Amino acid sequence: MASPRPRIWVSQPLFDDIVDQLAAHCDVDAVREVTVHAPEAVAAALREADGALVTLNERIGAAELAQAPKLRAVANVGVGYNNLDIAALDAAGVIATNTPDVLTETTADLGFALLMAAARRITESERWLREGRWRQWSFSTMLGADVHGSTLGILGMGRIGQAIARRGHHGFGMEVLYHNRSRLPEDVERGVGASYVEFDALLARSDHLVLVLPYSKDSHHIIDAAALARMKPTATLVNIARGGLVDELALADALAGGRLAAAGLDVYEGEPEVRPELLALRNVVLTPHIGSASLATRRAMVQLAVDNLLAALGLGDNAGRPANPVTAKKATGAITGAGKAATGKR
Ligand code: 8YV
Repeated sequence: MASPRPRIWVSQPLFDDIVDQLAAHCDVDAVREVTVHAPEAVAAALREADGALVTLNERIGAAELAQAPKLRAVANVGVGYNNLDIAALDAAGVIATNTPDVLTETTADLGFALLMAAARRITESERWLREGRWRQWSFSTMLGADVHGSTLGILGMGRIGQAIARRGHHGFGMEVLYHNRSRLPEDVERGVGASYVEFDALLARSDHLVLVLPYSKDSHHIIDAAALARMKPTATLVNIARGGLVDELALADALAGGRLAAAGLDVYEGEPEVRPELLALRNVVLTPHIGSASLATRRAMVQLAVDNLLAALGLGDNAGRPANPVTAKKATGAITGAGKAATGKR
């Protein structure tokens, strides 16, 4: 007896022309409007699903999986996958995948844009100008910090961290320091022009510190009041990874009290809510989680997620060989294949 076509839940509107590729093999239930799904709604949507294409907004853990007996694969459209409980997915025998590589350079661009905007007070200057406060040019208007030739610190040295290091070293003549769970091989360090230092030295020596590490309970509030106190008062902090890495109230306090010069944030602890303490500050540049938001990159992410989902379900050209598994289980369906080992690195 021919097995029925797998049912797929697509949690948000993505790119229809790419998502439609699933329809060649599967029955697709695609959400047509941007939706905040309550956990019960995610569970209900997964109840009949064999596979799911989801974004960082949909959390899938033990409770949702307990109600999803048919689920075999979850493709996350994003490199970070802290919305997925990997242990629970493994326990349930569900494969999960992410979308690394295709967003590396675009996200590094945004990291650098935030760094420059914060250090050179770009958005603050623009607001001041638009408010009609530029009455006379003055030598001391909007003095900021230099980016070229300064010391760039990178916390988390995966793919995006390395892309930022290359920009800093080769493009801006910066001294680049990094800290990571493990040190990079020497030839890689040399290639990106970065030197390994301990966490405390990174905090103390960086003129500009960029956070690019994965979020987990171990990295929760890694930048807290004590860490901020170890940074230079002239320094800039940039977060393009996950909001929970930073104690936002401590950050707002440091920025308000002149203990940190400026910050650039693309991610927030309670996004899409942004704390009023941050909104009130002039020396923080705020963007709405747009790290990977170029049209070409967002399309490449969705394409990769669709390819991963089909492959994980044992369908399509790469049946059984999804390129980016993040669970121990790498493939489901008739054919099983070895994918790349999950590293959890961004
Ligand atoms: C995505 C991101 O836009 O890839 C990530 O980890 O944070 C962003 O690039 C987001 O995950 C969409 O789901």
